Amino acid sequence: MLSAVASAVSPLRLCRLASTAATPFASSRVTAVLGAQWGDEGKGKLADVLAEDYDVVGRFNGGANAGHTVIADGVKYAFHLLPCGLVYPHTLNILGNGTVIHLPSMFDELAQLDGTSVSWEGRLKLSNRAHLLFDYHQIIDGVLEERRGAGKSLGTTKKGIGPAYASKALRLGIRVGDLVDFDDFAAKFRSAVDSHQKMYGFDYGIDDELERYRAFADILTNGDMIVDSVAYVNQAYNDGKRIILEGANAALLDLDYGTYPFVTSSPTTVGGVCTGLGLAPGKIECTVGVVKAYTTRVGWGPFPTELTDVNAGGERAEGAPGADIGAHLQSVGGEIGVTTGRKRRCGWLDIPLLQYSNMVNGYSAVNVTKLDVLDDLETIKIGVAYRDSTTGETLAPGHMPSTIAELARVEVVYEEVPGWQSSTQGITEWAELPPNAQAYIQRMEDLLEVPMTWIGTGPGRDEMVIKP
Ligand code: 2SA
Ligand code: GDP
Ligand code: MG
Repeated sequence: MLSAVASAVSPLRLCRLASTAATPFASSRVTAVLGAQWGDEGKGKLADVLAEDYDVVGRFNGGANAGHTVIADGVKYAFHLLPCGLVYPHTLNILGNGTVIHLPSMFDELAQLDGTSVSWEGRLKLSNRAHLLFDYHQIIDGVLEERRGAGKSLGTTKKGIGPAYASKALRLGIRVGDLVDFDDFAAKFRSAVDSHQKMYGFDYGIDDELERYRAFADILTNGDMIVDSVAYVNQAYNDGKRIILEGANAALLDLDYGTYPFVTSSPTTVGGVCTGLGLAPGKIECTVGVVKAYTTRVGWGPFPTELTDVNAGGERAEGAPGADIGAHLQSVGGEIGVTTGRKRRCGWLDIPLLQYSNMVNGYSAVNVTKLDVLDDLETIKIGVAYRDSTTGETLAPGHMPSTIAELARVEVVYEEVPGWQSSTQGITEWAELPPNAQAYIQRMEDLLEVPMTWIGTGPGRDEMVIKP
């Protein structure tokens, strides 16, 4: 059964919900939380903060490649496949039909919750239409990265995401609902392994794997965890439940809109909610873009505002703390992949990228995160436009080059603003932010023309400013 809608909303919660005329979050029945850049913006934190006042949290895309961090009551949780909504005890959590589920990873992740206050039994449902991601998909992910060769690999998480979505598109996939009739599942599994072996040539212990899956199937069916999620989510909606759609990865990693082929293999943008959970577009009332106050990317691919030792503009970041601002952001921001432990590449805020991502997702509001990471900088640059370095032409706002070659020709036009060089860590009131920090956020709002409703000043739930 679904939990009842919260009847009373406390002043603190109202503050978190930040209801304004432009962004009616206090009344939004369905709110999408989407990454606006290349991921790791802090979607997990916002999904968790909002979940206090919502009934259902659903994942609609991706698999265990995600790394969503939640810090609640001093405990740090790293979610990969599971929805962050599990931390609050009143929520129901769904892995929608658009996700790809590696059951061993899912049960490992659930086992990690055992030592915490989170009790998940009865609160996690898997779509019968979601595709299963098997170990062989992970093997194939590694094989494909290897075949691409040095300097050409994509830098995937090797969690098998691309191959699992490829199997789905090739109609060679096996779905969660197939586990209900285990004999039928076993036959499908043998046939799928055979098809994949013919394409990629690898050894596989089919019988051992089937034993493992028989145990998983028992837990899932005995625990009533497999549901017709399309009917289930829509019934919840019709019953007046409030739903959070927790996006994984981010707009520039979207299979269609991202920097192809340096993308993930699922839709990370708002349309993915409709295809990955079965909610009609008109039901999505608010779409929050989560935007880091600078930009990061993990894995390979173009990154116009990247700060390297010799940065995109060819200049050295002299005079800044640590001499290399990219390295400074990486270490102060703790920019390390939650799933793979890889260092994230860092760069300045990229407004053309955000204008494009806003065009695709239509943000009702933005949650700016990690403002505090910029605290020490003397000056801060904002990438405000893209120019084609061969023609000298400035690209129209919202135009994101579609090819890697075009992106390589992009020269970023920067605006420089003064830093604030004082701590914003843990600040919760707009008036307490240093004037230059307020000006930075205001500049973002003016350039993007979207309200910067929430501003993160630390990883904790309460380290958040609501912009008046
Ligand atoms: P994949 O594994 O096929 O989805 O990889 C394709 C590209 O997508 C990127 N990708 C990510 N980017 C940011 N964060 C992700 N989650 C983890 C995190 C990443 C990690 O939260 O830190 O731990 O490395 C994520 N997942 C996929 C990936 O780097 C490829 O560029
Ligand atoms: P996600 O994939 O979008 O959920 O983001 P990740 O969890 O991969 O990475 C975001 C990191 O930033 C996590 O370690 C969060 O705890 C942390 N974080 C989120 N918001 C803030 C913030 O406002 N300030 C700081 N300093 N850290 C934050
Ligand atoms: Mg992440």
